[in-house]
Amino acid sequence: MKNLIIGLAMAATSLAVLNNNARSTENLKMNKELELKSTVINTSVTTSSVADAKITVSIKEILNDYLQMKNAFTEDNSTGAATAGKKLEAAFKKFDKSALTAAQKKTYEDVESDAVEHAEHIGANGGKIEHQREHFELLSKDMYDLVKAFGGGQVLYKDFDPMYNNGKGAFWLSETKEIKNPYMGKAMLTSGSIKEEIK
Ligand SMILES: [Cu+2]
Repeated sequence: MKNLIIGLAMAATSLAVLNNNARSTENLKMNKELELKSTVINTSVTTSSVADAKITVSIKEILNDYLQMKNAFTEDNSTGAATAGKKLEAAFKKFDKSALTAAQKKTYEDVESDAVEHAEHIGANGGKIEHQREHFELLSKDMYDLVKAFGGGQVLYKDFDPMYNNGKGAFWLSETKEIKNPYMGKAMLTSGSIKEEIK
């Protein structure tokens, strides 16, 4: 009988311990959730200024046209690349610089004149894909500088093909982890590797 009572008491104690553990786990969970919520709120506060939103939208249009062009090249679609080139040229020209800081404005203008020229040539040379790709290589360098200075508003990958240009190699920017080579197209679509993840 005495043993039974001790046994019961022990069982009760361990139940209480279990209960406490469960409760503190619950508390921990709630704290975590609260922390997460406040992180989300803080993030939205820091990114909601009007000027920031404007810059992201405009760069996004430029970036979208570039990515559309890149995807056309992965399919050896010269006409598609030309269409994207014309869109990109227009996007660069209508980009509103008034909200930029002096430093941002300088970066943008350094890139702009060069990039517009490449977009123009790609737009005007539908049917001459090798010529277009030469401009695309230089345009990709401009786009990289732009994205590093302004942010792309999405995760991007800087990919490298070591063979293009007689073994000199060339970079491009991609929105997907999967390698699709815009310089080689269908002939060597998966050739290349990710060199940098740009957030
Ligand atoms: Cu040209």
